[in-house]
Amino acid sequence: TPGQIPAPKGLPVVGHLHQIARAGLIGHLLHVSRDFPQGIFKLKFGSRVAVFVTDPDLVAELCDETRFRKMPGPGLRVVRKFAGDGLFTAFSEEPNWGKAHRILLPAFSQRAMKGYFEMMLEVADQLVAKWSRLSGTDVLVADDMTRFTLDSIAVAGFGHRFDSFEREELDSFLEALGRALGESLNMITRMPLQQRFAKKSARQFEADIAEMNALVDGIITERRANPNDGKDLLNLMLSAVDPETGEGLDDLNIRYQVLTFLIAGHETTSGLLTFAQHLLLRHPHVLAQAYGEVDRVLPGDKRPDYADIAQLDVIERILKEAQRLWPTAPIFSLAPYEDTLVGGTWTLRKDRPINVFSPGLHRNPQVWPSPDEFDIDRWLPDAEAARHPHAYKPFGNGMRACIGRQFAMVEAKMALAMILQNFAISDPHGYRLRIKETLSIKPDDFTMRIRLRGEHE
Ligand code: MNH
Repeated sequence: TPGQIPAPKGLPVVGHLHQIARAGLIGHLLHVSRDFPQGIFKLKFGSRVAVFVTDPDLVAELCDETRFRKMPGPGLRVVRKFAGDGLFTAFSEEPNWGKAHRILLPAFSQRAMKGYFEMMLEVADQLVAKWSRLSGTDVLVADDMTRFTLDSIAVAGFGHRFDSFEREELDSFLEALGRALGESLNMITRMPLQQRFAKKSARQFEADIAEMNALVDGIITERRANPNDGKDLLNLMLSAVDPETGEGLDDLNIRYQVLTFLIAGHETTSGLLTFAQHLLLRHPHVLAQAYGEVDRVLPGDKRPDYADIAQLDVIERILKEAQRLWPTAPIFSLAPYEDTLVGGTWTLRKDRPINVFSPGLHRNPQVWPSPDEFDIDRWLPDAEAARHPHAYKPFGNGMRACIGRQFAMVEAKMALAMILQNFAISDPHGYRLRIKETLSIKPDDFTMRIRLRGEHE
């Protein structure tokens, strides 16, 4: 029997935007989701209504690819102004999605990962070298994780060196991107009265897009002028043909894809690494376990090789648990092909987006005992095997799931292991978690004390 999707009491006209302005969208949704044990609720954003799902059985239905497909919601539709029909922002029906997916998939095989390993390791060495010079001081964790992940995807995917660790300031590409993503979020949550202040932001938005495009066009021009026979993302984009249509990617789409990978390939992984370090500092017994593993797998100053990464079981569980509590891509959107009923109760309209809210799903008390507790033993094989198969979705779903997940895991395991191999980390200021939201989330303004291991105060 059809029923009304429940909603919290909102304020007239602006709906829930007031609360969102205060707690941030993700904080607000986490708060609200605790009041809706049915695991489905709707919020009003001005005139727009958005539905969020945190129940694993409902999520299982939404993840049935015969009934639903990814449908970029309002946020991603704004991002299309610069990422167009690139892989992340494409509608599933757009022919360029399938074409690019088939062309680029070989760049994410196990073998390809092995090929990127040395390049990632060089960037990780630069991180360790920088922190060695800073031993005994406090570092802004998110910024250096961003330097690491941005430089890794850029060099592995496109042969482009940002050399971020050689500079005090983050690359201006990141400022442009940060403002553009912030503005994308603003455009969908801005209150009606604030819209008239939006003109200046619109001009800035255009300037930021132009700056990002200039960087991308430079990378493409450089490769066309100096071709090589490597098999990286850029070479596949420039020369591979789709086995199904026999066609390659056109120039505009290549620009969208390069930008997409520069963005999707660094933001979320740097957030994950930052959350993981914050959580380790709050859980000293887990930190000790991690040091124990790292000292066994990477004794002394042993350089990690590809096979070592697979041995890092505690590190892997730390990363999985960090992604459970704080999935850095916290929302993905789907829509039914036809009007349909989910949970036997809720009517969903054809092509109308509905959102999986992963932080709520990942803390659903029906699946996760003591859901707010950081417990890496949830990821021991028996516990994992016994769990609801749709209770954990940090990388999205199905065909449209993250193409870079192995890349991200290899990269994150390497970085976290090398940090612990080399540094004692501590939190002398008692950092209290605040979330910074762009389209992804990360700890805001988190500093951590680092000291070379074996070096005394
Ligand atoms: Mn990634 C899609 C999360 C790292 C490139 N990524 C997705 C989706 C999620 C996601 C969730 C699905 C979004 C949706 O359904 O709307 N991604 C992550 C997380 C990390 C991550 C949590 C790190 C941790 N992603 C990476 C890396 C790369 C990458 C690293 C590139 C090297 N991701 C993508 C691309 C897509 C995607 C490209 C779009 C895939 C598609 O739809 O074809």
